[in-house]
Amino acid sequence: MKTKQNNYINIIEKEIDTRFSVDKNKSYNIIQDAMRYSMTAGGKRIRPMLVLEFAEICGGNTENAMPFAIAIEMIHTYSLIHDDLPCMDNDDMRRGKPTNHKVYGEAMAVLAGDALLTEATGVALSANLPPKDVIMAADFLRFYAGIDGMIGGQVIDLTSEGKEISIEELEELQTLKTGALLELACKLGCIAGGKTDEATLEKAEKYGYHLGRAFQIQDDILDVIGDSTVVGKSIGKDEESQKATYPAYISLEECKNLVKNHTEQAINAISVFENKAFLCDLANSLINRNY
Ligand code: GRG
Repeated sequence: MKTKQNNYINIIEKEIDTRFSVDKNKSYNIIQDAMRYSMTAGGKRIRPMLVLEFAEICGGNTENAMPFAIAIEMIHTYSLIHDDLPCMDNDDMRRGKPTNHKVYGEAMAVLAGDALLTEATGVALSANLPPKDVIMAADFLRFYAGIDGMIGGQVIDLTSEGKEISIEELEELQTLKTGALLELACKLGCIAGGKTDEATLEKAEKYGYHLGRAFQIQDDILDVIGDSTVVGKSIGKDEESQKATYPAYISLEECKNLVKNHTEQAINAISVFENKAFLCDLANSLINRNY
């Protein structure tokens, strides 16, 4: 699994390196610099990897799926840049490097996020696939990144800071904020692989949902017991800013059991897919994730 994962990371990073160049002749190329800074800063590349793997097991190829993979990583990166701003989470470190606004200033960081979101549409629309499938993908991108998806989750997060919310509300927050883009990644992969039927998309979405639950609860655990040099961002921020996270509701042991349980459900969701080994290994690897 590690070899395939590293191969994916290599091809994704190569593609990002090529696409995010800085045009020395543009008077406003500082924005390209700021976009490139965050896009090339590393990260686990889970979302583009899910796009490429679902595309492969659905019978597609990497080349055709790549625009969707890059588009979702652009949207994810924009959300991180904006989330790190002083008006949101106010973080100095991301992916082991100073956050975008620490390097380029707040105004440019806002614009870099805006630009990544805006340009992601163009990248997705450039996919060499049947037009109706590209439109379906673009609409999914809008939906899962939008107010009933990631933005909705971020709104609940911001408005619930310092307040007591129920564990059900916390689940909704995390499902939207973290889960939405993971569900999206799996569905985009199916579309790129030519499988756009309801049943396939539903299974992929379910895998993404449970993966997202496991992923975020593990993230909450890492914010308590993680090592900031390994995680690549500050530790203990959730408690400091009175953010609702799972360890505030249930014991760490129960949190770990939940991660395990969601991982199993993610794996069950894709039981009918052939060649699902990589996706099963990826889900399992999250249980022991320390970064
Ligand atoms: C600003 C609209 C807007 C949304 C922000 C993504 C997000 C919503 C906030 C970031 C903070 C956070 C803890 C989000 C939960 C999702 C999550 C765990 C993001 C980090 O994803 P990774 O671990 O990051 O895949 P890398 O750096 O590896 O790509």
